[in-house]
Amino acid sequence: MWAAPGRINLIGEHTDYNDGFVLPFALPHTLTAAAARRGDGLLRLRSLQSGGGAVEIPVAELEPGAVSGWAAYPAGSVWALREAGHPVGGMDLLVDSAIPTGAGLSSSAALTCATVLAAADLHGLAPDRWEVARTAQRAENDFVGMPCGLLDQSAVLLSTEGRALFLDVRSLETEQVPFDPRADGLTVLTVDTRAPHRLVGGMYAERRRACEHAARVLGVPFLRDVPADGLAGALAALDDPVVRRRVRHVVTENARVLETVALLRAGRLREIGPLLTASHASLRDDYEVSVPEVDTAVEAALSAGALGARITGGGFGGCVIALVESDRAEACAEAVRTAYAAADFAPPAFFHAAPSPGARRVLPPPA
Ligand code: GAF
Repeated sequence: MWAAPGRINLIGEHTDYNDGFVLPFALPHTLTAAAARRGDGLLRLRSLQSGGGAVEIPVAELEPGAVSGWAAYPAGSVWALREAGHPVGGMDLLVDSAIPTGAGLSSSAALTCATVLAAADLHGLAPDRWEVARTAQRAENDFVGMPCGLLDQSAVLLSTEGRALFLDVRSLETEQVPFDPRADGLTVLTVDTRAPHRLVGGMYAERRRACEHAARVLGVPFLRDVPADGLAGALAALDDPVVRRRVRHVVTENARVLETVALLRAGRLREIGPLLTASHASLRDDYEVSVPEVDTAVEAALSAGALGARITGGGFGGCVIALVESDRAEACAEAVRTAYAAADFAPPAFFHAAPSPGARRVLPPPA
């Protein structure tokens, strides 16, 4: 059995596919996968949440488009391992997940990462964590058709308890940055807005294409290569106002990640609040990935005293995080509930997000 957590991105949104910086942490909510090898070459997939029966396909017949729905994620993971030349054969895989799906908490990366870890272990492979991350990413990119970056897989695989994971996507250098809100009397109140969240659709891909287009026009490999003090010049070189806004988000967001990391290293956790709120404004106004439910939750949390609040994850729905004094967390949640009722939105759900360990084998424990 293997367990893989969901994640929250503290800050650094839509920067990963621009070769930039991200700062996620893993959630206590995990997905568990029980797996065993089969001798007949069949991949047999079941999810306790999907309600349906098993999805069965011979591994030799795996190809993009051959499997749809939730099962495309584990099927794509086995396919990606085989594409990388690993002799992965038939397997039974049973999945049980406590990670809310469609909430922007990386339930899909938990599923692909758990599958790659399980298949690799069962077949005596010993990929390093980056190879696991890249394989899981390939499953999403090329089998499922979601052109995601490396944020979610890195968070799922490399997170540690009481830390946020600072990742430079270009160099793949990581730093486990101290992040223990509870010890500081703070809470990361997470609001699942329950607004429908669909990233496989064209909006995410369209944002990514706009960034790649801008980098080409600016003559840089990635938007990461536009420094904060070169932003004005870069914006002046771009004609399209929409593309200008996308670039401004990415460049300022990378700078905000670096500032956040510096504050956390210095133990000044309370001071990151304004950076979180600025990130939200940038995602709402420049990157245009927010929705009314999300903005309502952010505004209500801030008006009830949150130190900072933002959308987390790819956007177009999903979750909001609010950094709040622990003794204000319930008042913030109540303010969000009241604002939702007034706006006639479906009731949101809440939890407190504590930085937790990354994916691991749970039974039998690794030797
Ligand atoms: C989604 C993607 F999967 C990530 O790669 C990342 O781009 C994120 O949206 C936005 O920061 O979670």
